[in-house]
Amino acid sequence: MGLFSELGITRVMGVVNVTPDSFSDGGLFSEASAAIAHGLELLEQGADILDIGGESTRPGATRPLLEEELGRVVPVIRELASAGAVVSVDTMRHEVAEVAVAAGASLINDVSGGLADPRILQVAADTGVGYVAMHWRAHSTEMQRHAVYDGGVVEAVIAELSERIDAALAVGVLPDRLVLDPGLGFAKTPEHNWELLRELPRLQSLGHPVLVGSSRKSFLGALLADANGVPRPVEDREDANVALTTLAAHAGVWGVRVHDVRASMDAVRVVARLAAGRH
Ligand code: PMM
Repeated sequence: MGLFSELGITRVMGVVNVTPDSFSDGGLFSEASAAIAHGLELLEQGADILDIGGESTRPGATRPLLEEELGRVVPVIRELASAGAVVSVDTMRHEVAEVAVAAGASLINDVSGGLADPRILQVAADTGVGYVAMHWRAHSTEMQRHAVYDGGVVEAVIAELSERIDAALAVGVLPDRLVLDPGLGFAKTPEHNWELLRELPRLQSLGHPVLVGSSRKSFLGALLADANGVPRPVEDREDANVALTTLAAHAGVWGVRVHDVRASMDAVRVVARLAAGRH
């Protein structure tokens, strides 16, 4: 399955965070060799894409220096791309995107949709790789203050992503390689996330492939809180996330970004098999 061919089947993007402080797996894979081993394991489980990131975006996180981010992701991208993986780089910086593509990345996953560093759009256009524009309002230290959507979260996300589409297309990003992501948890309350998940078809109606990243996020922890209101721990949110993968795949999204690849692969295969029966 090519990145942008065979659009009927949902891609599973496995997360490889090379960060000391990511909220779900922070620190575990901070060493390049451990990150590479983890990526190979996800590849073995059938991941269609490996998303490699060196900047944690957890609420309140401070940004790494450019050199730190490059040092984290480039060796991992090079190794996993040469092992045959389709690699995506999770970065907001054009310098990182440029080096990552040269090292073998075929997708730029920009959680800021070009707002943090507008030159990243030009890198996507010049190199012809895919580009994910996620809905984003501010860096992690201040994003929670921006979780206010007076006219409705779906309307705002669609309007703000439409501006990002215009900016990307204006510099030459190819429309069929431009992926949209609602940015669950980024300047969003749990209710905002649920509303966006309910209304995925409206996001899809913008005419671009859609990627959804719900895996291990705190709105699932809140949903599954125990009788005392204590959120379900990060490592115990996977079953609920597989339910979301199933729904997203059924809605026909282009991809899901997940930490546990095998379970989501199974869900995607179930949905694909059901859909195949119609032909
Ligand atoms: N979420 C995180 C990081 N990168 N990229 C996209 N496109 N969509 C997301 O929802 C997204 C992302 C934060 O999660 P992590 O810390 O578990 O990687």
